[in-house]
Amino acid sequence: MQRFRAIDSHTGGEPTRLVFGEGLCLRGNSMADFREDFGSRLDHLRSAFVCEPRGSDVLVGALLVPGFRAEHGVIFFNNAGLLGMCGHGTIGVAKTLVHAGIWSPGEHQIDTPVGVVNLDIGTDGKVTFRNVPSFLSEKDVAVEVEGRVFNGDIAWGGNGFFLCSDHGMKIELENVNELLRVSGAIKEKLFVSGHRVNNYEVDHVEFFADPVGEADSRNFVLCPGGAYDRSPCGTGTSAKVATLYARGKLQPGEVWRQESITGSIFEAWVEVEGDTITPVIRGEAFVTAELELLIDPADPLRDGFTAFKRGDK
Ligand code: PYC
Repeated sequence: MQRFRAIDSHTGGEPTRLVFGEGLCLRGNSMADFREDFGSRLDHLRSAFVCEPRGSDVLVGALLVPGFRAEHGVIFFNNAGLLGMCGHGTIGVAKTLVHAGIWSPGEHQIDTPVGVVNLDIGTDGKVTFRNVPSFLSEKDVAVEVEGRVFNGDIAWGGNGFFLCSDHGMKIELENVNELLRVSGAIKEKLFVSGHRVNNYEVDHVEFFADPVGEADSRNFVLCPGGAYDRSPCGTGTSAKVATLYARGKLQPGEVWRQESITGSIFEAWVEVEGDTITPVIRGEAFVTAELELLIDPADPLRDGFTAFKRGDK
């Protein structure tokens, strides 16, 4: 029987499962090597950690391993594969490490496959993190699906995003099936047409609309693996503020309040040095469970299952 200690949290409604993975002894000399090794040699564990029957298509995993450029390294993943970075997950990891007595409130760093992320855990419980540099890559990309053209921007925020305000749909939970269908078709079109950003697939689709609450905008974010983000999406909000800055619509330090489809809010702004745009994101997370994941070699479903694969809607 394999046993892994894990702690679950949610950030603005979006779940994160931190799995203590020091014992896995990943191979390589960088977090990018560790990510590659985890994905190629231990993909059955990725799936076992987050997919059904132990998890769900909504759950994001965070594997805690020794870092290279910081004491702790984190590899983020979901039902469909490995992520570059994950913003809601970073906030969840920070609160989880405080809960576990590993960190105290204050300044910390995590090493990720796409760069080092600095973060500050406030005494008010909010977590502020300085994301990897983000940028607008392609402006005004037209994607035709279901006989309609959707115009949007391709941007990097630690993952690849298609950002679209030109969709005409209601961003409400009651409309989630339509949002999933259309965003899935857009993602498929972008995949087939070979659009990439920072060498990654454009595998997240983000729709924007007017806010319902006290915010600047409301979003819906399709994640790779077919689930939508219940939080405002940290990497998606990073891509958004980098794009707003590039389009002259947001000044450095000006706060952008991004509301999710569930009504949760991240505050965000950009810091700019030369050509480098660094998004800063603030949100809060709550621990929801302490677990020991058991993987029984006799269990025919021990490796987990999902209907989604990378590149699927
Ligand atoms: O918050 O960056 C994020 C994220 C990515 C996928 C799900 N959440």
